[in-house]
Amino acid sequence: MKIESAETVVTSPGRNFVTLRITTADGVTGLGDATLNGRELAVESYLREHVAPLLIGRDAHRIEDTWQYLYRGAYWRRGPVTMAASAAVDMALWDIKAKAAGMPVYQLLGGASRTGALAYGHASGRDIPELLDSVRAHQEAGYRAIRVQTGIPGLDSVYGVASSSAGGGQRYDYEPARPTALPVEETWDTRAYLRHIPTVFEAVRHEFGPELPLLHDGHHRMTPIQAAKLGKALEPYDLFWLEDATPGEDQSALRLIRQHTTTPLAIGEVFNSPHDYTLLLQERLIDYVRSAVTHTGGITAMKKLLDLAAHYGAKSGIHGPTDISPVGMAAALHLDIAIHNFGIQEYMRHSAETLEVFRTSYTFTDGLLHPSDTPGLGVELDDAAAARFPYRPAYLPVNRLIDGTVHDW
Ligand code: GCO
Ligand code: MG
Repeated sequence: MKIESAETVVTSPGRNFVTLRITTADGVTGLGDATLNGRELAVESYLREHVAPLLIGRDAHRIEDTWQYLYRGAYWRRGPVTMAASAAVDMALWDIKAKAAGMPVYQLLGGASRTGALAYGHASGRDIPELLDSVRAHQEAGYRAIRVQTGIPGLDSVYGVASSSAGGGQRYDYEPARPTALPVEETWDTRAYLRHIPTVFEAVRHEFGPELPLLHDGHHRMTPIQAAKLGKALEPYDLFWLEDATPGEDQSALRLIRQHTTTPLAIGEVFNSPHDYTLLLQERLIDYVRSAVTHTGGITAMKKLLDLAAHYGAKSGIHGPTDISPVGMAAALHLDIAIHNFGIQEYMRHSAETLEVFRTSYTFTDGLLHPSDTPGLGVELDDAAAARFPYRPAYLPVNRLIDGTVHDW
């Protein structure tokens, strides 16, 4: 099954996406997501210039060998750009192999281990009343687990909340890579945040009771001791997880947090290799692995990472914001259904515009996600629709403390 072509498609239906399409000599096509929010063209050019020429003539069935060829053969290993490019190739080859076998990808991963993948959505509000409305709206939309983010008194805009300049109250539809010439700069005050968040969860638990699984994203902003303080303060509210409590690349910092709190911890959406997790898993410092299939080298690499995580009692929490394309989301769902140590699946729901370009077959019913039984990944890309949405440079915000010091976003 020789690879005849490997082409990138850049499109911006509401936000930028980079997709790789591989086509074999007998006309079987496979898609892979290569989207790296705010740095999309870096991956696109890496794929087009340095990877695609190496694929032509290779046997599409040799997924593992192609993965190793691109990883070890590149010499320069790991990193978000390289691993997103490898991920796109890997997803496309799994798509092709499963289509050739007449099966959905999850069947090739060992078949279904559950009836559906529990999803969580992103509730948010500039203030607590708006947040409570958003939680209710997500329950009405069918979610059985909900992430909670709010504005912070004294700060104009905060990660995870439709900025007040956007008229507030909007659904937090897209990860905020904004099409501006320079990144938007936001101001942050951790002490104000630490004072406010416990009151938020007090209000949410008071309104919605003790059962509803609630998640919260610290988005890398706290020092380890601040994260320990918040984790401890949130224990009465029984969170499903506290995510990215501190910049995760400082793995040993999680020892301090773990000493102080039993709030479950999730980390890894900015990681791209099992090496990023070594200490976190071996010392059981985290409970959920947050990597995206798209940023971690694809299905082949993600399956290995999640099997490693299972050995240390950690579960999956695969990254699924709207800057992971429907192709990357579908790849996640095939893994979610097949692996034993499934935890939860992030599902922000893509916009109608995005779904004009990416024809999906996965479904969300009664709080659970289901990859379809369509052979392959179950997503097709409409080229004519994609051409209607040209690329626009867009940047994630830059965060600064009140004194102007650049801070984690
Ligand atoms: C999440 C992430 C996103 C990121 C985005 C960056 O938990 O979904 O933190 O909100 O900000 O994916 O591109
Ligand atoms: Mg996050």
